[in-house]
Amino acid sequence: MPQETKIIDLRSDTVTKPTKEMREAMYRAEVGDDVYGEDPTVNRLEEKAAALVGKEAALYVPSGTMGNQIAVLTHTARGDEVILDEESHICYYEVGSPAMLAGVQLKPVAGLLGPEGPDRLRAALRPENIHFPRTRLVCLENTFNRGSGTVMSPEMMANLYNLARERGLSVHLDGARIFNAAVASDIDVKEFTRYCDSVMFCLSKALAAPVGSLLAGDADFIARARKYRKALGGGMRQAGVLAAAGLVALDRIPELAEDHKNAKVLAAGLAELPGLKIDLPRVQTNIVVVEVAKQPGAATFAAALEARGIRCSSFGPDQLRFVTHLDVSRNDIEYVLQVAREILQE
Ligand code: TLP
Repeated sequence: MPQETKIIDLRSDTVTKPTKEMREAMYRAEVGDDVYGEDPTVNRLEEKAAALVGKEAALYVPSGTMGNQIAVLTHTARGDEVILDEESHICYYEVGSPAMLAGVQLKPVAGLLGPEGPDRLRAALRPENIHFPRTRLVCLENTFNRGSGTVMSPEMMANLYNLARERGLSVHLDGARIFNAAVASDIDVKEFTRYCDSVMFCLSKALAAPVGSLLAGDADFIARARKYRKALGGGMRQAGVLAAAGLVALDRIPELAEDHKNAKVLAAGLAELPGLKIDLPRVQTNIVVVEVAKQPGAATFAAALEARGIRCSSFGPDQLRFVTHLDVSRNDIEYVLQVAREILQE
């Protein structure tokens, strides 16, 4: 059993620390000036990433947010409309940057990423009219963070993609956790990414790299995206020291299954406790969203956990989010359940 002083950090999978293997690869990394395209490690990572998701080219960027925003900038022009789920990360958590940077208008749609998605998209599409903006882009997200980390099947993605393409719209996939979707459903990631024109995925979430995301698409798209990366200050020079950890991170993909198992154990255990409610079928990957009854209340329960060295994040007035990852073991999960039981029975 872990010491009480140990922190078990379930706020996010972004908190993972680089592994020893990553630090060694970073130490050994061959580097060059990536703005000149001369960093061999970055080039290797970009080539490997593009092949992995079945696209012509990829671009290494400092963060998922920057990858998404470069995609929005590259797909659109000022004044265009972007359709996306109202709970999607680009709409909910990216500081309003589509308006700030690309000057686009967001059309947040409820349920776009759910089973009614195609109907919701159809209803959101408007015919040409002098009063309307030009709709240009649809953004998807898989796994769906605020949807409890649920997986959107390739069929669901295909339905939305085909509908968007019929209307001449591009589709960008926020695939920050697309490998969690692939591993959870035991389907090659390319079966998901074939239904988008561009995809961003993160190395610094459950894959445990310290920094970095990839944006992938066709060669012309990535060439234009590269200019926007420079414009946003994301040209990182000897970034091979970071990309080296990213290459190691890609080898970790099959290990995500362990995080998913831990999330299921955590969810099943918490769901049995008084005052906690979990929609168990929605626990499909490494995210567990817990609804806390007014008694004890989400904030009070989170504070009691924090006092015992267990961290989670607020996800709404009555909701907490717990995310499993490499730095949380099965023993840690058992300990969290024991502490939660003690708190709720006090
Ligand atoms: N998500 C973070 C927070 O920003 C909420 C988290 O803890 O889950 N797309 C998705 C679906 C994400 O979940 C995130 C990060 C991003 C993009 C942005 O990635 P970064 O943090 O690298 O900018």
